[in-house]
Amino acid sequence: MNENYNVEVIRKDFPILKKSVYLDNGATTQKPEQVIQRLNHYYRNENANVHRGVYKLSQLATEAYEGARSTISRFINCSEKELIFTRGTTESINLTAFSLVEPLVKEGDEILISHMEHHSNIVPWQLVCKRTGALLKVIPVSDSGEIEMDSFETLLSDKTRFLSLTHISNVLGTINPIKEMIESAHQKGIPVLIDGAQAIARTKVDVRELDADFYAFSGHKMYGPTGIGVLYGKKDFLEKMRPYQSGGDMIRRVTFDKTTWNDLPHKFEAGTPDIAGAAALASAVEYLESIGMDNIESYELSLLDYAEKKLKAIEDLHIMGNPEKRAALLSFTMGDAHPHDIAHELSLQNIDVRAGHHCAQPLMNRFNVPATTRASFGMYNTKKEIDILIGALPKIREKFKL
Ligand code: 7TS
Repeated sequence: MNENYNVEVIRKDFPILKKSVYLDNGATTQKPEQVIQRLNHYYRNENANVHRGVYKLSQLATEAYEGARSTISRFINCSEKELIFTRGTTESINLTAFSLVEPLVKEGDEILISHMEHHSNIVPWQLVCKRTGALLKVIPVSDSGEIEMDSFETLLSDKTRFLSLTHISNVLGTINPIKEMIESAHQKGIPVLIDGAQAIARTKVDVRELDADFYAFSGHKMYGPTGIGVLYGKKDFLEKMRPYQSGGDMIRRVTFDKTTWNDLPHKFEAGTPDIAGAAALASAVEYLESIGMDNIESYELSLLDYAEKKLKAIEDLHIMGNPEKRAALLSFTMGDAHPHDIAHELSLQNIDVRAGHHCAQPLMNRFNVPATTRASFGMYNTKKEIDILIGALPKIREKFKL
């Protein structure tokens, strides 16, 4: 790990970290001063609507918004035309389902997902299937919490029209071999969407290198604001796709007989966007870049390694899955204690973890548990915080012993 990684310096940028031991970064990350100040600066100095005013403020707002697009597209290595601002991962997936996949499929066609998807990468496809008669096929997950690759290859059939897959599981932490999987799908001419919600702040993402056709992520999981996110899509697809929402900004010309669409990416951005959110998301990206994605990745993996060893030493504690490649998050059960009780007891000690099904009920069923407790780490967490979590658990186990 990089010796220059100074977690205490990073922590000073996040005012909220003083309040608790925050270990729910899989749900949302905290925001550095730079992001908070960017929101503030926008509303104090630049607020106007975008793409329409000739006056100074409107130009500033447009520059903030389009400048953000430019920063974020550089971050993931795509063209600005291929970067659509959305409300987040959920909306990005819904957009792709509605605009590309629904018109593409007919009865008997297949849409392929995996057993470890978040509900937002299941339900939109289920709805497409319901409306079209297409079938939802599911790639099995092994006991170790990994995609079963042989089944995957078999499931890629002549009927498969689309593959939608998570980069990193929000429950198991599994890092999927997405590059290999995209390649297999492409050999059969099948386009692929990658749900990058858990990956974008944990590892370097280069959409061109991955050759993903679509890549979806949320600002709030990468130290940026809520309510803003991204859909990357290859230009050739985006140009052919029908619009998602319609109204202002996404049009070129409107008459009562006919409307034509604006150029990319505006065709998919109807209405006044989250201008401040986009600008602040660009600040989050600059923050990540200033620390370096490789440094963040190796630091988080050192936290994972530390936490995993300590958790495994606790009696009756069972970590869900054991994938070869895992990002810095762990789900576990412990003896007779219900995950919600564990999270509640921890919260009384100012330790924030998540308990529940983590919006992945099919995966919970696969592992025969109703819920788990999950600790998910971010770039500002410390081994000391992990020690606090570990120190609290045995007493909780005793308290709930039947
Ligand atoms: N996909 C994955 C893999 C996720 O982890 C999440 C959110 C989403 C999609 C949806 O993202 P959104 O920003 O559109 O809501 N995951 C979690 C979680 O694990 N706990 O709370 C939210």
